[in-house]
Amino acid sequence: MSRNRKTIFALSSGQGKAGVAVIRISGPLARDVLARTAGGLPRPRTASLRKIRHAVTRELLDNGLVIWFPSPNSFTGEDVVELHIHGGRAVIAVILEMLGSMDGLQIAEAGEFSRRAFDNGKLDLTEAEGLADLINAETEAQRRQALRQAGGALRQLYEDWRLQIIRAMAAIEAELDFSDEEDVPESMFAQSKSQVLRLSEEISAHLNDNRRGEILRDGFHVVISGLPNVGKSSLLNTFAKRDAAIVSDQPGTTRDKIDVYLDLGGYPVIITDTAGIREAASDVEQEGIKRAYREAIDADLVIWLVDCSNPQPRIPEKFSQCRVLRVWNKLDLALSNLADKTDDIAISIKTGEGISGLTDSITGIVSEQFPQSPGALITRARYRQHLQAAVVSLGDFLTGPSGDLEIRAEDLRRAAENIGRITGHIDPENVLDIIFSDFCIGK
Ligand SMILES: Nc1nc2c(ncn2[C@@H]2O[C@H](COP(=O)(O)OP(=O)(O)O)[C@@H](O)[C@H]2O)c(=O)[nH]1
Ligand SMILES: [Mg+2]
Repeated sequence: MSRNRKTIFALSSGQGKAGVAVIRISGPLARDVLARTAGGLPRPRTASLRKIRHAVTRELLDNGLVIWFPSPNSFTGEDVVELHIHGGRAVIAVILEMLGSMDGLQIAEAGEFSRRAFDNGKLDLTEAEGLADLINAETEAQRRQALRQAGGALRQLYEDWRLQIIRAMAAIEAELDFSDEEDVPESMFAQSKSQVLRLSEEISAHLNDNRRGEILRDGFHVVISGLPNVGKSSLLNTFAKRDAAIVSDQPGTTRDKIDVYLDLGGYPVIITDTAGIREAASDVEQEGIKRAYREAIDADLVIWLVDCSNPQPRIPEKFSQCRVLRVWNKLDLALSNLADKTDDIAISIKTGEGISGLTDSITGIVSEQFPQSPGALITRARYRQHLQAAVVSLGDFLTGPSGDLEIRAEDLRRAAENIGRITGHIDPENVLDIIFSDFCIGK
């Protein structure tokens, strides 16, 4: 652990008025700060009620709980102090100001506590990112996934793969060293090959996940599409329980997309209203329609909304590759009993009929995507790219001529390196800087 590091501090709880606020201090001076402001060091890792005084003027600033985490048993691995103070703006401000005025202390940058934890081997990159996801989790399923990742589920999986590759590489390199001798066991290479093949299949199966982990992290995208005036914006507002989009009997009113975030059965769902699809009058509307198509094609589910009183139910050719749910609206205006004629869902946004059934159907489609007790899933495009690159290198190893053992060992080294990039074993500083700067202050 480096001794010359600055001591950092930050408000680790949320901004604004609250019952309690937590200020975290990490680094070589944390112990000194605690001794000077809270009248001595309490027992490690035990909450103690203390008077918190100004380090210089000795003025009483607040009464609060202080916790002392001596290195290495702390979040960052350094000496850490937590001050649990009253969460009023003036209380927080005066304590932060005092800390800022002390020599050798500086306010933490975004993600700096996590970065130190990573540098000290407390977390790997997937665990740090899992922690960031846990803080951002909005729904139950997101919370579960983030907690699993923060707890090391991906770290274990990827570390295990990396070690298996390194072991196979060591076997090949050992074979290289003996290659001058008579009875080189050709079987060593064959043995490594069957191990690598199994591993490559395992990584490929992990990759073949329909992006479930990423969808869960980012949200399941549902796009409402249909001809103008069928009630797309009204449907969005019904889901949002507010007027998020402008509803009008004037066709072509919606030109830009509008997103609404929902929690359906614990899954994050983003519903998007788009411009009605028709031969457009103006250039602006044409552009809106082009975007509407693009949105729908990229979506995880398209709701194709149809007006019962003016039925043109044909689903556009462009959606042939999409998952489409056809929904009939304006059931209140239907001349005959539509429900008898179609297996599709029929609703009336005006009367509210069928809306809860539609919500249930969407929830069913979303939850179908996610197994009940999944293993660790890929949650970021970054992981996917490195895993794909690793599979390519393993493929090179498996198909390359066995005569070039040096090159085969190099294939394995590249594969191990790619997996090491996911966990942060191998990465230039600037990549880490970018990743951690996405975290929030005080984390
Ligand atoms: N009668 C009836 N009118 C509806 C229903 N849903 C929407 N509308 C009306 O249809 C018109 C067009 O709605 P809007 O949501 O703007 O459609 P969009 O162009 O597809 O976004 C508005 O006048 C709505 O009030 C419904 O279930 N029944
Ligand atoms: Mg609209």
